[in-house]
Amino acid sequence: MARNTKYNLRDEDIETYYREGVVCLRGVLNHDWIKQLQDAVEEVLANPGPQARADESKGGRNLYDTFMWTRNETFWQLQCESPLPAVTAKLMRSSVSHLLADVLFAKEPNTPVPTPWHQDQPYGWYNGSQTISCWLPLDPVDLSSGALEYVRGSFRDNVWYRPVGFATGEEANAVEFQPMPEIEKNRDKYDIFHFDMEPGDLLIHHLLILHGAPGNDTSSTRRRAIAFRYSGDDATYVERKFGPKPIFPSGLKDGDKFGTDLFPQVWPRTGLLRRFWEN
Ligand SMILES: O=C(O)CCC(=O)C(=O)O
Repeated sequence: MARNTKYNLRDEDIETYYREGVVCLRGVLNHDWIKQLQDAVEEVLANPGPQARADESKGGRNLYDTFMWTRNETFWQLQCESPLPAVTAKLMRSSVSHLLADVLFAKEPNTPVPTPWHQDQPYGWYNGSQTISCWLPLDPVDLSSGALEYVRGSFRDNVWYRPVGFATGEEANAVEFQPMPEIEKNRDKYDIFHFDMEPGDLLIHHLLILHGAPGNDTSSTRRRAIAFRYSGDDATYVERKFGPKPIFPSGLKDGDKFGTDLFPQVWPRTGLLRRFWEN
């Protein structure tokens, strides 16, 4: 079976996303994509990029890498040939979809480190409401191995909370944002939910929804997941004090539109993305 290029996003999926702040789409990528992405992740883990991090301090291995598409052919092909770009544009109700980053979050077995509760946008170099994240597990995942958890509808308040260090759990001194609420200690006060997922399923969430994940407490199930950030018509570049930075100088200033080599238009397809590793 060849890799699939299309996925039928239904109107009710879009309605779910705008109501809950997240939608789980089943079987977006077929087995051939998943096999190839699993192999690509092993290549990335063996040859980490300049912004990669590996933490073994609390047991197991917690791994992070980013901008894989700028150096790995499979990640590049995913943006050029898979259903993801079309799905993201339709879900954002946007005429265009720009890729802002891809990110690897891998928790090997016996890695108890949780992903702290956070929102994505206060860490990111993007303003605008048409901004989303896709999260794609490459292993079966449930709460015991680190499924993502969400506070239902929490993006709707439009409150921006301070970034929290993933390794330290400490809140950044970002006075322009609100203190992060203590969700973990007060779980019963929040409407928290999650999805058990299989490889090929895709979670799409709003970048202001509150979310986090437990550690991987299993002894033999890996939890390799890739996230992709995309933006639509109303998004613009912004430089923030906290959080990750683009892998290369972006050449953009605050308020600029995306659509450059590093933040390419992936939908509608107008040509091939730059193959950074060739020049
Ligand atoms: O996979 C994880 O543990 C974290 C993912 C996440 O928080 C995100 O993609 O925004």
